[in-house]
Amino acid sequence: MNAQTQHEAKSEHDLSIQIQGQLGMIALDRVKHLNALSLEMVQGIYQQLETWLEQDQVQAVLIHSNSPKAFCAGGDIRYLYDSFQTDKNDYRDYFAAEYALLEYIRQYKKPIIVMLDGFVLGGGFGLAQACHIQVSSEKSRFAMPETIIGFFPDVGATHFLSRLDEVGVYMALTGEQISSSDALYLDLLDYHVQSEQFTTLQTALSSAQTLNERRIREIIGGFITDPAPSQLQAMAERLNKHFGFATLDEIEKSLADEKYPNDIEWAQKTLHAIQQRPKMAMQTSLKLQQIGQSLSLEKCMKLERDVQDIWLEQGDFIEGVRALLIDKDKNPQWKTDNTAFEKKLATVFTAGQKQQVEHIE
Ligand code: QUE
Repeated sequence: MNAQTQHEAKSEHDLSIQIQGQLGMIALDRVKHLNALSLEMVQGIYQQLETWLEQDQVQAVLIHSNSPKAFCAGGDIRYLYDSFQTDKNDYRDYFAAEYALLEYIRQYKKPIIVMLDGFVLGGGFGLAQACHIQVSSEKSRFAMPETIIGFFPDVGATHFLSRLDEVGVYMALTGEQISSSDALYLDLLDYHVQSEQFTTLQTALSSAQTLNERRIREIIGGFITDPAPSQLQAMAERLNKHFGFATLDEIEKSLADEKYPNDIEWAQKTLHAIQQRPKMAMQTSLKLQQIGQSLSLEKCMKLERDVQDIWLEQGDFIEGVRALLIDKDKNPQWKTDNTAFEKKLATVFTAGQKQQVEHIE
């Protein structure tokens, strides 16, 4: 490796940053938290990308992880919980920074590659989707599990899941994990590379003289392997049968009424999981998938931001994080009366639906 272009890795903001050859590398390095994205990490990535945009030596960027288990487990929900306890308004700054980063990555002028190996959940899934070239291994597991904590799939899921029709609704409501094989089948990924090849691939990328998009794809092409068959593909018929309904009640009824012997156990298990989740989060997640389907990415992101802005006051998110992460009693007490909040939310959705009409016209 060329000594002049090999920079010391520096570690701050829970990121490890280095330049090798023409490749700027950002490793998520908050290993104890499965790389849950702290505000400092979000801002650190943004600032590093800004710096590299002006630096001619850096021709492409790689975002990866220093954790053997996870690319990224999601947003920093503990921070959101704490900041809401201190100041009821502060939490919005976190979402603003996260969305600014996603937008910045999407429009970035140099190619941004992401290498996924392990859990790719929630905010991690959104970050991966925003990157330009996605590589993933047989070890990756993808999910949008937000309804479990009384939240809704955000970070662009209103766009990237809603394009998957019933499968997207299934993923948004149940938070079930899918494999790289499934993600490739759904067109959510570009390349499948064996986990054990990741280091060699990184070396190949950082040894290249030029790193434009064509050259990067050529290099990665030398490492791709066929993934195992997609299990989700095999489930497509089940999912289409149960997750295409307009309301949550109809989806639940359909699962409850499943009569086909091979599917009864799965339908009952799925129904049970759905019924554990707070109604408000489930109904909102379903509605976002339905409205998002005919909205542009920008409008989907705006709609998610508008819902986020009022969400924590509703209470189920705070209760969900309390039960899962803070007290760890795994016994959340969800809100049963959401009348006042539903009115507020309806205003946001009406605005979103109006955009939908304008979009179709
Ligand atoms: C749903 C989620 C998240 C989750 C669990 C869910 C999420 C998230 C984390 C998480 C995991 C490990 C950590 C951490 C956070 O868990 O978004 O700080 O150490 O970030 O059921 O959406």
